[in-house]
Amino acid sequence: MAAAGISLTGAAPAGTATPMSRVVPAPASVQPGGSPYRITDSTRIRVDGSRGAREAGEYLADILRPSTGYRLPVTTRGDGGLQLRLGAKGLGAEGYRLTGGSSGVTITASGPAGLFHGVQTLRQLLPPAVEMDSVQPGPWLVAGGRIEDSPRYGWRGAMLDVSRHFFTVGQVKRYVDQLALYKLNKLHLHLSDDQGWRIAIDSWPRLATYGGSTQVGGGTGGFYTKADYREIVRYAASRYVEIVPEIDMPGHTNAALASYADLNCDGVAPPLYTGTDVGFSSLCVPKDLTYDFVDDVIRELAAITPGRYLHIGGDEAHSTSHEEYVAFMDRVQPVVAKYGKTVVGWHQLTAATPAKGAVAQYWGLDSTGAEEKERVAAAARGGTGVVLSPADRVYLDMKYDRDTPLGLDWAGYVDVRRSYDWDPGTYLPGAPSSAIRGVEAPLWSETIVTSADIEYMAFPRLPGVAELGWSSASTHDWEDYRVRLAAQAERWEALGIGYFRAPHVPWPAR
Ligand code: NGO
Repeated sequence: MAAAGISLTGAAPAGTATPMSRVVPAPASVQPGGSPYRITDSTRIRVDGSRGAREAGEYLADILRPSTGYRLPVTTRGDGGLQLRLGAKGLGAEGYRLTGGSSGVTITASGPAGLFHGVQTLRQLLPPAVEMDSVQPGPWLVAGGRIEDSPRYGWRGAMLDVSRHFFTVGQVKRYVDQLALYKLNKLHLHLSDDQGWRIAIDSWPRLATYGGSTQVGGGTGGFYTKADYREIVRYAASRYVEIVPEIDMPGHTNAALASYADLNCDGVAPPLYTGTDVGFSSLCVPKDLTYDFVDDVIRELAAITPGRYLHIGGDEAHSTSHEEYVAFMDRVQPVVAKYGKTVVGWHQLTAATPAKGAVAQYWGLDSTGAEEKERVAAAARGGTGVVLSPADRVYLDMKYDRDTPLGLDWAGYVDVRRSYDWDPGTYLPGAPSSAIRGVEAPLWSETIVTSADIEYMAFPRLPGVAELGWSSASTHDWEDYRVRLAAQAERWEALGIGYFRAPHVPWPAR
């Protein structure tokens, strides 16, 4: 028997407020206490005059109105109710403070991103039915107490491979909303690979129209027009998610090589490719035209990317010699800088000379050889930033277990505990903790076709990666986490997110 008010499934019993200690990712500090606040027909959302508070208020209202059926006007006048205010000191760009009591709930932050993250916490303190788009009975209680919260890392990412299978703007927006729920702040889009080029480049139009015309398995593929891409960027920014675009080079380039014969060393365009092999393609490193191509692509992509980063891939260049790989990276990285962006590359970039300030994305395994790990650690000691995406921990395309119908297993099975139970701060031996920028969960799409596929692989693992990126190491505890995770399930159901009912998590009965 569970003690009164505590349910073993982590869900708050009907009519009681969700405890503040249930939030995912775990906040930095939680002091429960005092009476709950009840949202009613007369509740108002009170904002200061700032644009950030107004936008966060409208966003909150959009979540609350359909399910509560209340009007919930957003106003700058009066006191009490749901208050969102900027101007708090000392919480950092993304931190917030949430205080709740019988007269209302107040979220304060130093910056608008903090207010937005505070709203996500408030959302989780409300019953899962708040996510429904039809009127629900309530009551809408928010527990009393105080949360003070800010992230451990500035890079809390997810990656979506839109090349192996194409995903529409609407599908990407849906994923952005799911990232925002767990305070993730980067969406890395893998925009090109052997199987498809997914972004319109005006100076090389066939990249998209021809290179984007198929995908794994031979479907019709697709690509984003610049207007589509701008819309993704805009929508993500409204959720404080920064888009990190990737053009993978010099390998993983068959779609480009197929589109323009001149890019090939022998001047012959290969056919489009719809299989799933890797490592067979390379841009022609000695050819000058290659660098005209790279300059055009990076210039046009940088011009529609307000974010700081541009990812140039660099993984699995098995058809490029080491010397050519180094020469290529020496020539291409300055182009990224010329157009005002910071280089990100898969960690093979550390086998060349990473540009000053570059970020290496580590995708090795626990079992990766010491030499390779040390090469990344040495770069980190020399100033290269590191984002951790260990494949046998956070690759969302790895199967959970042998029965998982989707996904790959080259890095082994990655169950929920495995994806959560590690520490980014100590993961890479010899890398200074100051070099670790954060974590990112890639979802490669060789076997992923629909939004339902995305969600089945991301849930429940993605919230754990979000927690590794946001929460301090001192909160890390699988036994506590799995109860908090289980409590998310009803929210996913209300949002129409189909998830894998992983074993060892006390999911609520259906
Ligand atoms: C590797 C490879 C990708 C695959 C993925 C599948 C990296 C960085 N390169 O990860 O091309 O899609 O595995 O898990």
